[in-house]
Amino acid sequence: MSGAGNWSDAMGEAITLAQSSDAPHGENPRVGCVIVDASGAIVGRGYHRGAGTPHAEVAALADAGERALGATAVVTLEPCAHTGRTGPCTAALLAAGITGVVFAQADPTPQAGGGAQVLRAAGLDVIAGVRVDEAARINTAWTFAAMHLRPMVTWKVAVSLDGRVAGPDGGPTAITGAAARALVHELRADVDAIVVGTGTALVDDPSLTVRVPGREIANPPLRVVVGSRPIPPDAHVLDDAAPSLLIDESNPAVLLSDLYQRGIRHVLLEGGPTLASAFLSAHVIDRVEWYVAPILLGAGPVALPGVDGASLVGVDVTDVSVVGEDVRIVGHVRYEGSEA
Ligand code: AOF
Ligand code: ZN
Repeated sequence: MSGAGNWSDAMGEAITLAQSSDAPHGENPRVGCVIVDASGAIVGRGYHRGAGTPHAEVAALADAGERALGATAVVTLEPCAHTGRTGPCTAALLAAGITGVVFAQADPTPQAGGGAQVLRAAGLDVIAGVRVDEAARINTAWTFAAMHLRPMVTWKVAVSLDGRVAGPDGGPTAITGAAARALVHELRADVDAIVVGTGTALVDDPSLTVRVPGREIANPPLRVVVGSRPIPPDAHVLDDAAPSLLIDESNPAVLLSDLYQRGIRHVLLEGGPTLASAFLSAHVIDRVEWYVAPILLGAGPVALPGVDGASLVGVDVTDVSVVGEDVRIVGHVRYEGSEA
């Protein structure tokens, strides 16, 4: 097998497969695989469809059938070496007579990692790291969660020009316009859970569902309401449009660890100020999507009323755009003096 550059196109196909519309979010990564025969032709394609279903390699091998003999598997994630809900891909590749494996991202989990070593020890030609940045971007939250043993947290907030998240009476106020709200629904479609405090659930009575025109949401995100105040049974957040979870847990780290155990890998924090302050104080906000709307409220609650050590928090901005009349700022949070 020759250099990494020759596998770039095949890896591109695998990356496209990994992003198929029914590929999973949540507990399992999105993975694509193609089988390339000795003449360079793609003879099998597959991708992973979620926990409990065949891994991408197994799906691609099934598609290739006997043409897998002597072929190379090109896969976006290092083949697993473990028996989880399904058997090890390393064994499936060897059994099918694959002689080379090209992968992009190394598997960061202690359970499934180490497949490259197993394959090399079995005499296969293994190349790692082909188009790794693109492949890793498909599974940003999953990779983060595997490394930190908690979900990645994106905080979405909308403020007025004078930095307030609600009007003087604290009641629900439409801050951003329709275009920004539509983008927030796209964001919700990409996460595994949406977290709000009981205050937001009581005041705004949000439904926290995903509404994206033309897009069917097979597994809507879990709606998590955090706090001790009782929520009336007819609250929108408790309707049967999506699953809901009420948790009386004030420690964000404990809450996130609980959500991780439930298979949540990406959390969208949608409010309100008390909960956001607690998350930022605990250094567990990882990304922000910050909307600034062209209104002046003059009074009312600010986005972060009580943060410990807020002056030590910076944001590495990755995108600034105008959405309708609002400004959207996206960035990664940087906690000075910590690795986070
Ligand atoms: C692969 N190919 O397509 C996927 C992999 O317990 P399971 O069977 O659901 O395995 C899940 C773990 O296996 C997951 O956390 C990740 O480390 C790896 N996923 N590996 O070789 C795949 N989806
Ligand atoms: Zn596997």
